Amino acid sequence: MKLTQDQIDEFNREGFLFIPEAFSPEEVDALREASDEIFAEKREEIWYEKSGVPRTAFACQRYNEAFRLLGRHPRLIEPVEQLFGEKLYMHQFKVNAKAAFAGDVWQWHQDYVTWQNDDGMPEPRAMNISVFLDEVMPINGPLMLIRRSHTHGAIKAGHDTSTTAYPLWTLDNDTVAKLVAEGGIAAPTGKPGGLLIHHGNLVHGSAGNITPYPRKIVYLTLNAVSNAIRTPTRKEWIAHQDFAPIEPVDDDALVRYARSRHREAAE
Ligand SMILES: O=C(O)CCC(=O)C(=O)O
Repeated sequence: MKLTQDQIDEFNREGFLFIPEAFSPEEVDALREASDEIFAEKREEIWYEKSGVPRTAFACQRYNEAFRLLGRHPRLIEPVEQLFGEKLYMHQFKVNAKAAFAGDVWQWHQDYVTWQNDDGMPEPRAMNISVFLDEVMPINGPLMLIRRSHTHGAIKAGHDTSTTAYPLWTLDNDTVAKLVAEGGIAAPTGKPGGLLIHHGNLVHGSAGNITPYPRKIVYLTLNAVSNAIRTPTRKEWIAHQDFAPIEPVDDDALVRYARSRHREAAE
């Protein structure tokens, strides 16, 4: 899937681009079923909230077929290749659960600051591209993005190891207030299948989820091959060290996978 010039201009101006319903209900159902199976497992790559509910399933593209296909999907790989002008490898892959009633916050942060500080990533030539697996509503902890904050480069951050179960380089309230006064906050919402691309320096976060509606989103962090990380400190399943360029699968790969699963189940 190639972006139009208008979409590229919007991404460069705002720091993000949202494409509603980029994946069909059949494709998303297969991914949602896969995520239910994954979150039912006990594995070291699954991170839990302080309350005990699952927060994030890291690296599930390595052991689950539906997510393996998504990690190579042309609707995700091609737009980011287009923006960076080179081949990509997978720096990180995760499903964030934001569980009903108990999903915790993601404090205000820039992704690149963590990649730089913890992984030794040379430049902000990586970004998150994500797919909604559940409906994302204004009430169930949508991702909030500070428009145009990516134009400030990497901003000084503090290492927060206590607010949630997951350590993160986060911004202070004064900095966030100034950026919000300049750009305002966007919170893309919509049906499962929505696709969001955001710049590695775009400031973002999300509130906790106290509603009965789970809000699962799958994130691919795609890094330009020339920008491979130099000094990793995190587990390899959090910050991957396989720098081989991703070769996309066919556009209908997920649909074919979903249909073959249904045929097997009917037999
Ligand atoms: O899933 C969310 O709400 C936030 C995730 C996030 O900000 C991140 O992974 O950097």
